[in-house]
Amino acid sequence: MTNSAQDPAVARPLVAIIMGSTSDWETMEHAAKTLQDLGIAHETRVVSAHRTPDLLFEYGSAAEQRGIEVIIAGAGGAAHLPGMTASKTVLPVLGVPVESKALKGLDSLLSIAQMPGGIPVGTLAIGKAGAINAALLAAAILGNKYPEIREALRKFRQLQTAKVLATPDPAKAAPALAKIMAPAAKHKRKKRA
Ligand code: RP5
Repeated sequence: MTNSAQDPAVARPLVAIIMGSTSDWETMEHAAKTLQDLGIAHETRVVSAHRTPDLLFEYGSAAEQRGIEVIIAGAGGAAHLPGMTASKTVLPVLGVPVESKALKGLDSLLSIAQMPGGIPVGTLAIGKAGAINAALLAAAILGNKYPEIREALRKFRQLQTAKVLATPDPAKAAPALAKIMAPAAKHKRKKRA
């Protein structure tokens, strides 16, 4: 069995989603959901650059040998996790700047994007959009090796395009939605009578 889009629940994880804190999950779960939708096996872990530095070193060093092929690392504030992870592996590391309370994620973005030459971190947008795009970019990378992942990504893009084209006029989207909701409302009224 190929290790990808077949059964993400049992397959060996190809992508590791790591984050600096459980508080980052609200953002990073969008990366996990996107990988899930594409059928890409992945694992999720809290690994903090500041609070568990030894674990970060161990995790980063062992990832390649464990069969991980792409690492998505999300962190907020003085976000060292993506860069430090990248320094411990030659696997591609995609960084997601988590929105911080104090600076709205600008601190996270700069901490992740402004890596010195020699240790790259592919940096995505701040927050949910970045988490989703990190997963899509991971899929694009894996698609070079796994044809079924490339096809899953192609299907995702086609569906996304079809959804937009299906609702060209936002003013007409609301009545259409109301029409869909109407039978349920009628049913409720009948029950009360
Ligand atoms: C970073 O500090 C984490 O990535 C998180 O975004 C931020 C705040 O962490 P908590 O104080 O919520 O655990 O290391």
